[in-house]
Order: sequence, then structure tokens, then C-alpha cells
Amino acid sequence: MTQVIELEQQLIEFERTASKSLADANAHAQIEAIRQEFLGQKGALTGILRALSQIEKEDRPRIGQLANKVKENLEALYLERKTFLDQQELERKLQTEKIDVTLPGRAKKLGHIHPLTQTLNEIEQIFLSMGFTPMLGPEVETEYYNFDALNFPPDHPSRDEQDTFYTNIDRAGPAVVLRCHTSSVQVRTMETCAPPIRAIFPGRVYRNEEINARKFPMFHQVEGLLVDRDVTFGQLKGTLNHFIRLYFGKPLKTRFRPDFFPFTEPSAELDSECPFCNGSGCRTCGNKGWLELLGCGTVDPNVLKGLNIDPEIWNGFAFGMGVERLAMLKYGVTDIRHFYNNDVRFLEQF
Ligand code: 2U9
Repeated sequence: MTQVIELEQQLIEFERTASKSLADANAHAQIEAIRQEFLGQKGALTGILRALSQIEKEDRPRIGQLANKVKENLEALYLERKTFLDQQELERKLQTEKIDVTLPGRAKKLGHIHPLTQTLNEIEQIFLSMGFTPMLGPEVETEYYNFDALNFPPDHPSRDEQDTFYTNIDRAGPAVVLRCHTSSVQVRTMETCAPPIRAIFPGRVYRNEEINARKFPMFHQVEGLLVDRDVTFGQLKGTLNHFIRLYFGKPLKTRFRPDFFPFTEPSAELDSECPFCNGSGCRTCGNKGWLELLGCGTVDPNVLKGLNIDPEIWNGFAFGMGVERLAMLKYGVTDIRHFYNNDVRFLEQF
């Protein structure tokens, strides 16, 4: 009988200790460990029940029932605590991981077209609207396409290494250069296309220059060519005046000053009234009231003849402009290097 009472007390004490441990546990790992310690196969309750064999048979059911009750109670406490801890963890997660669904989304930074490409596209579009077709050609050229066919005399200073990049100066064979204008593509076009011709020639060109605010050894040009019967200088003026009106978005006074190029005769430089001060003088035009925009002229009959186009039947005009220069004038950019530094603070303004 004493054994029975002892066992009963042991079970009650066991329940008390285990309940307290469960109630004090604050983590899942803890309650799992407690469950193992008290209720597992090798746990304390199993140990107590082993002692059942030592008590009288008729007392065994009483102790057995009590043991089962204790086990049930502890299982229930374990579940209750587990539910509590689950809930606690969920709340903590909800607190720390909460998102404010009313916050505005983070916009993805999109790139955009480079200001020079925008300018080039704009220029192309204007000439496209006047029926000019863009023609492309190689940036590495023989001296023939870059100089000879364009009527440059053999001793012309542009041919100097100081001005032009040669890729094979020490080697045998014809000299090869990085083209210094897209005029070389004009030559190729006149070689392969019979007149009438109405084309523009956009692209990169290279000149051996010291870099400064206005010069860069690589820049972009758009040249133009029209070859037909009875082409007049008036048509050249009309075409370029129309271009300037569309490019600057308003009609501007223009003037044509005599100039010289080996490939055009007569040749002219086209100035426009400064669009920033309307001709009264400002920083952009250097107080002159005029901007030098581009060069142009009537294609030299010698150039036509050299390309098997009969100058008695055909004549034409040509022009050439620097894209960087036109972009700088339109947007008031004072240093050409801004276009090539790739500083987003500059680029994102366009
Ligand atoms: C052929 C016949 C004629 C192309 C022309 C210019 C005038 C001109 C400069 C403007 C600024 C180059 O970028 S720049 O430095 N160009 O002034 N270019 S007429 O005339 C040609 C070309 C090819 C066969």
C-alpha cells in the first residue's frame, strides 16, 4: 500500500513539475525537449510506469488510470503551450515583416536615347521629310575615298598625320585612314547609283585633334547630296533654310558667306541669326548675333567627272554639318566632352 501511495505522490509531483516546465517554456525547442524528457519513450513517465510491476495486481488499474490521466493532462498542456507559442511567433512575424501596401511602388530607372542620337535622328527625320535617303558606309577608308576622289590636292594639309588617323602608314599598299568626313560615302554613292540622287550621309568621323571644349577626335556628321538636272544655288538655300526652320522650331534669318572646300565650287558657310538672343548678341553667339551652322556648295564639276557623271547633263549641291555642334547650339551645351563623359546628371536632362 505504501508503494501505491508513493507512486501516486510521485505521479502528482511529476505532473506538477512537468506542468510548470511547460508553462515556463518560451520556445518551441524548449517544449519539444520537455515533451521528450517527460513523455517520450525514454522519458520519466515511462520510468514511473515500470515500477507498476512491483505493486499488487488489484492496485495496478488505479495507478494506470492516474498515469494515463497525467499523460493526457500533460499532452493537453503541451498542445496548449505549442498553440500559444505558434500564435506568438506569428504575431512577431506579422510585426517585423509587415508591409505598407499603401506605399507607392519604386519606379524602375529607365534609360533613354543619348542626346546626340536624338539630335542625329531629328536631323535625319527633317531631311527624310524632304525626300533624302540616308546612306551608310565604312568608317575605315582608303585615301582614295577620303581624299583623292574629293579633289583634295596631294599636298593638302588635311592629309597630314597631324589631322588624319592613318591605320597603315608604315605598310605598303594604299593608305588607309579613319574617315575624316562622311563625304567618302558620297563618293561611294555616286559610284554605284545613277543620278538623280537625293541622299544624306550620317555617321561617325575622326580627326586627329587635341581634345578641348569644342573639339573631340571622334564626332558625328550629317552630309547631304542632291544631283539632278538644272539644280540651282537657290534650291540649296531653300533646302537649308527649311532645315533650319524645322531644327530650331522657328524661322531664323540666314546668310551665306563665301568659303572654300576642295569638293564644292562655289562654297559657302551658312550662318543663322542666333536663336537665343534673336541676333542682338549673347554668350552663345559670342556677341556676334550670328551662329556658324554648316558648310555647303555646288558640287565641283571635276568631282562629278571623276565619278563618271557627265557635268554637262548633271549638277548638284552638297552640304555638311557637325551633329555635336548643332546639338550644343540648340541646347546651350558649352563643352563637347559632356556628350562623352556619360554623367547621368547631364544625360538625364535630355
Ligand atoms: C562630294 C561632294 C561634295 C560635302 C560638304 C561641307 C560643305 C562642310 C563641314 C561642316 C562642319 C564638315 O562637320 S564639319 O566639320 N562640311 O562644310 N561638306 S559641302 O560636300 C561634298 C561631299 C562629297 C562628292
